[in-house]
Amino acid sequence: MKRLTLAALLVAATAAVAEDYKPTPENLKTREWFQEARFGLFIHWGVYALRGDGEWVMQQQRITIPEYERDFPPAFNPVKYDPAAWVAMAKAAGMKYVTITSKHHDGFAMYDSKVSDYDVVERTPYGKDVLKMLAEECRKQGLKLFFYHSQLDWHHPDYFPRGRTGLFAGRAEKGEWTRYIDYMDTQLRELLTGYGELGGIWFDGWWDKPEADWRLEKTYKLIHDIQPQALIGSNHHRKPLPGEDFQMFEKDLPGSNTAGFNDKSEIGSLPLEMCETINNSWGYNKSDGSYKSTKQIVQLLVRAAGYDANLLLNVGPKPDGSIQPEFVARLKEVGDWLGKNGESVYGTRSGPFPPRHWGVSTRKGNKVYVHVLDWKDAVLPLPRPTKAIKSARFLADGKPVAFTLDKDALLLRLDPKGLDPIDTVVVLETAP
Ligand code: JFZ
Repeated sequence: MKRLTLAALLVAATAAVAEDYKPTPENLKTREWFQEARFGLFIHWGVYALRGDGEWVMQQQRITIPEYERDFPPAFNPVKYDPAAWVAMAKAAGMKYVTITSKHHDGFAMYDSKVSDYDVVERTPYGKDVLKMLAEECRKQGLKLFFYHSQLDWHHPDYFPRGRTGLFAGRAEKGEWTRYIDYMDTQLRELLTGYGELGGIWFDGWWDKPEADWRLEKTYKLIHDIQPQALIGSNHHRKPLPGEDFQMFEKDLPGSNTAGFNDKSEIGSLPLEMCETINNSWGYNKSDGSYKSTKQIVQLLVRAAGYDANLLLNVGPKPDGSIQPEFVARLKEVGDWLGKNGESVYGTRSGPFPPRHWGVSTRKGNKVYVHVLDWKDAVLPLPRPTKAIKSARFLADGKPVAFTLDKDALLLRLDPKGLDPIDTVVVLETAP
């Protein structure tokens, strides 16, 4: 007889619970909103920004807890922090929601936690609840707010047994895991009760200890009980687990694995989101100048939409609270592009033509948007759509696009010299 491995048993067990989770109507409504939104701002901000070397600095520079406590929070004074400007920037970029780190792997809470004094209000000279300020602005300016919350914690003594990381923090080799999970649940309760209605919780860090009992069922229930409309997602790079409401892909389009993170992630049936950086860093990195161009960012957003996924695009603000001009400029340009072409992205789902190197398609009602991203010839051959085509026009100027239908192909006639280097959008109106 074949022996069942522990992993196989776990998969069997989680599959059984999966059928038990029935999202509430409020939750389904947020999922629908989420799919229509298509574009969000990711913000990695914590005391680690002080070193300008990314959010993993504690781990990578092997900083112990006493050193980190001594050198980071007491120096964090973001006097230029202007949440109204942050949210206005996101809005002008065409983003519909903001996902910000409430706690990253360093364990430092960026809000006024009561269950711990390791937070921005109690340990920094700034002394203000930066998340509360941001929540207030998001509410005012009409963007939804999500919290990124790290399950992995390099600071808490009860994060034990340790996982793959956090081994240089200098903690005693003991601790009580359930106490840590209780602590995390308490922090989540604080976030779900003190910051208004949330879009959801974006978990990360599960992958540090895939074999641990994370008590997910209880935690997810806690979240859904307090805020039924809040979406839960987790960056565990697996097929969604029971109780989750959306699926995310780190630095990759769904189904791809260029970053090496997504070898095990199968695409499920939930709303999808991919996250990406503008340079190559999540947290502020002063020596990372590898900025993607506006063209690359727009094309990524469009490709994500063609895969039926949102793009959550990251900025890592500086320790003084400002956002570097290279990010601001690009976001503004993406917003300008969306101002003209937004109808081919917002509220769309992936279209009938599968994503290919030439581009992608999206659809909304009886319109199909063909996004020609990389094509140089006068004819673009596509599979013949099942529905009759009533018209074909360029989105940019409404001029007709000549096309012919073959028995198995749709041939779009394009003027190679007239193509938009970012995205030539052709709108096909189809029979209902
Ligand atoms: C995680 C974080 O570690 C990172 O700091 C950032 O917040 C990003 C959005 O999410 O990235 C990961 C996730 C998984 C692994 C490594 C980095 N992993 O499986 O090794």
